[in-house]
Amino acid sequence: MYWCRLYAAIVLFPALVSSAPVPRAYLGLNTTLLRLVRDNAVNISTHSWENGTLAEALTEAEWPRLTPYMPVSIFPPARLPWWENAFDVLSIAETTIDQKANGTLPLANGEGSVGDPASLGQAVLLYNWTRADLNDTRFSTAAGDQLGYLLNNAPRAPSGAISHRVSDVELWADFVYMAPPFIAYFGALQNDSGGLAILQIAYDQIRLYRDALFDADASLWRHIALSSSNDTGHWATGNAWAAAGMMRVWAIINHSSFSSQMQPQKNNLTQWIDEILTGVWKYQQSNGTLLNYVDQPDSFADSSSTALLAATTFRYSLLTYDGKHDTAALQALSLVWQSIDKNGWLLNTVDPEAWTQPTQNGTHSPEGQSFVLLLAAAWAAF
Ligand SMILES: *[C@@H]1O[C@H](CO)[C@@H](O)[C@H](O)[C@H]1NC(C)=O
Ligand SMILES: *[C@@H]1O[C@H](CO)[C@@H](O)[C@H](O)[C@H]1NC(C)=O
Ligand SMILES: *[C@@H]1O[C@H](CO)[C@@H](O)[C@H](O)[C@H]1NC(C)=O
Ligand SMILES: *[C@@H]1O[C@H](CO)[C@@H](O)[C@H](O)[C@H]1NC(C)=O
Ligand SMILES: *[C@@H]1O[C@H](CO)[C@@H](O)[C@H](O)[C@H]1NC(C)=O
Ligand SMILES: *[C@@H]1O[C@H](CO)[C@@H](O)[C@H](O)[C@H]1NC(C)=O
Ligand SMILES: *[C@@H]1O[C@H](CO)[C@@H](O)[C@H](O)[C@H]1NC(C)=O
Ligand SMILES: *[C@@H]1O[C@H](CO)[C@@H](O)[C@H](O)[C@H]1NC(C)=O
Ligand SMILES: *[C@@H]1O[C@H](CO)[C@@H](O)[C@H](O)[C@H]1NC(C)=O
Ligand SMILES: *[C@@H]1O[C@H](CO)[C@@H](O)[C@H](O)[C@H]1NC(C)=O
Ligand SMILES: *[C@@H]1O[C@H](CO)[C@@H](O)[C@H](O)[C@H]1NC(C)=O
Ligand SMILES: CC(=O)N[C@H]1CO[C@H](CO)[C@@H](O)[C@@H]1O
Repeated sequence: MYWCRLYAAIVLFPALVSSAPVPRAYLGLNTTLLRLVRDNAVNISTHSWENGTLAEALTEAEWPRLTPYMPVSIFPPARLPWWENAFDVLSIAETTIDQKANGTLPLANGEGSVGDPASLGQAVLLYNWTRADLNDTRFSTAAGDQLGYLLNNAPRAPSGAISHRVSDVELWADFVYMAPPFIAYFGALQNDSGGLAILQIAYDQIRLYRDALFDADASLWRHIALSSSNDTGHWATGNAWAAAGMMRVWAIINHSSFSSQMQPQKNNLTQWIDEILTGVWKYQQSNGTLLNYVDQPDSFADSSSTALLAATTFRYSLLTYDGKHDTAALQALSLVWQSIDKNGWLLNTVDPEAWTQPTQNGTHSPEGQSFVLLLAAAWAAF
């Protein structure tokens, strides 16, 4: 574990130790290339969910002790030490708060999405809990406003599921990565009965989303339900968002003070992640990739969802001691690694904003860049 952490710090934090020898053979990943992947991710992330996903990816890849995936306290230290200052993650939180429109509750302009801005919430909470100026309440207030918006203002389905969209009720698999991890982290950090109730809400939202989107026949999630433009297909990135969001909530519960109390919830989350991993890897292509619509043979290959699902599989294996999906994830890792060009761009991705098409020539997937970092971090821990 020590080596994993040290490795991640060396790999992705060049300012400190760029001349240090890198144990390349340990992972087989070219660290110069990983830095380019990271720089590109930082450079092209613009939308709220991209910035939020990037903040998570940077935390996992560079500051692993500040994630819920390490066997250390989930409570951040009151002050971050210089060698673990998470400067790039906190800078995303700072930009978010600086740009936040006065009089609005969500953390950022979600462009019609309820869930997406909440993905920035974990970075904002980290900033608040580790801030130097204890009089600065902006980050705490903004996180509280974001939570309040989700729980009290956003539209809901009759089941109680919070809509992923502002203008009407729509349930998108994407929501599971955007909102429940923030809600869960908020609750875990409160560390009292109120916090437990918030943690339970994060779990319940996942349960309600699964009720609406899980297709038991395929063991895969549909993309969008309750919408005028349902997407009943099994979109690979949607399955990736759902599995990765559940994994993160599992880990937050596991490292909270409520882990034993919430054992039944953890057990269900484990099963719900497993069923997605079973569903997607069943359709893995012989070169290791997943198709953009997992079980549609005429769909194109998508390295981006392949990366996030491989990352989630390594986490799943580490945390639940269930290695049955490892072989598939290793093959996926290899495919993803081969899909990165010499300038650090992940190739063969789906267009995140037009999800039935591949990215056009000369453009790249911001979230795909972050998924590579999540994969490298999970692999470093594996
Ligand atoms: C970010 O993009 C700009 C132009 O789009 C480029 O000049 C700059 O070198 C890029 N930065 C990194 C770190 O790649
Ligand atoms: C995402 O981050 C970029 C770079 O810091 C910033 O320009 C942009 O406004 C942010 N987007 C949102 C929605 O916060
Ligand atoms: C919000 O209001 C404060 C104080 O009036 C101002 O300094 C700040 O620039 C405003 N923020 C935005 C994003 O408009
Ligand atoms: C915080 O606020 C208190 C009371 O207003 C003040 O005495 C103190 O100097 C402030 N601290 C900082 C770091 O601004
Ligand atoms: C912000 O941090 C303080 C501790 O400095 C904590 O008491 C408060 O609950 C935090 N706010 C949120 C929303 O977590
Ligand atoms: C969280 O709450 C538990 C139970 O009340 C307590 O034992 C523990 O010290 C608290 N942890 C923190 C960091 O406040
Ligand atoms: C969308 O899916 C929901 C079930 O999730 C269904 O009730 C509804 O009729 C569908 N709408 C359209 C326009 O197909
Ligand atoms: C776990 O899932 C089962 C089956 O869906 C359900 O009956 C049970 O109530 C769930 N447990 C919790 C704690 O939600
Ligand atoms: C992997 O195989 C799929 C078809 O199964 C193909 O479309 C894709 O181009 C291949 N990817 C690479 C990187 O060779
Ligand atoms: C690692 O990647 C960089 C950037 O693409 C490249 O210049 C270098 O040759 C690669 N090193 C190895 C050992 O493949
Ligand atoms: C992308 O570039 C390739 C090779 O340069 C070309 O064959 C293909 O037609 C281009 N596709 C689009 C959509 O422009
Ligand atoms: C803090 C905590 O509860 N950690 C647990 C996380 O899950 C693993 C595997 O189930 C347990 O061994 C840990 O005790």
